[in-house]
Amino acid sequence: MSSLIITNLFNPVNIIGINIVSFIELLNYILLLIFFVVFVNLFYILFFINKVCKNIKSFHFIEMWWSLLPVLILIIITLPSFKILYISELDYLPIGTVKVIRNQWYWTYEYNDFNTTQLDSFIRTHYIPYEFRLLETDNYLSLACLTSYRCLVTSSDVIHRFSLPSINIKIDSNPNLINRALLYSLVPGLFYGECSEICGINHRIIPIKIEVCLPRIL
Ligand SMILES: [Cu+2]
Repeated sequence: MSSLIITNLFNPVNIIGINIVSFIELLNYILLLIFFVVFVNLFYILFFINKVCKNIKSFHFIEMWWSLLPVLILIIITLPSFKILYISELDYLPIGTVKVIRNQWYWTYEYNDFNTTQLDSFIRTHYIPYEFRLLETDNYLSLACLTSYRCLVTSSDVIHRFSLPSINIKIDSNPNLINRALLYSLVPGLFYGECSEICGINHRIIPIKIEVCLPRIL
């Protein structure tokens, strides 16, 4: 996605991500516009106010617009953010269900659709060159791209958070409660995340790794 403003975000891999990145770019443009207007006004007031507005006691036109413009800007911001909230709650007809259970200190992934497959995902501590240090795990979730999965997240002990920024998922895993998120990617690849809730002493050693591959390879 080409942009004039560097947002330092992940490349979006699904529709929600594309919408979020476009929304942040829109916000950046609005910020630039506000900065420019304020800056120009500031200089105008500093250097010309005495000459132009010496005898003006009130100016209804400008008073109306400095009330209306912020409202208009808020409406422009609100509409796409409502759209993102709406599409992030849609189901997109998931073809499978993945259950994610958080333990101290590893993740358990369960596929229950055909027969129950369960795998535990621990951090891999030995470093292999060209891999991400402290983000690699011994087992990882393997999914197909262009396919949506219902992701059920829960925890066996305390509150954690299943956080995968590049797939736009950040969802709490609470004990005795199942939260739902949609897991899908339009492109194949390896995606990394970490628990983003301060959950305890070994919070840092439980990375999340997901492989998204082409459906025929899976
Ligand atoms: Cu944590």
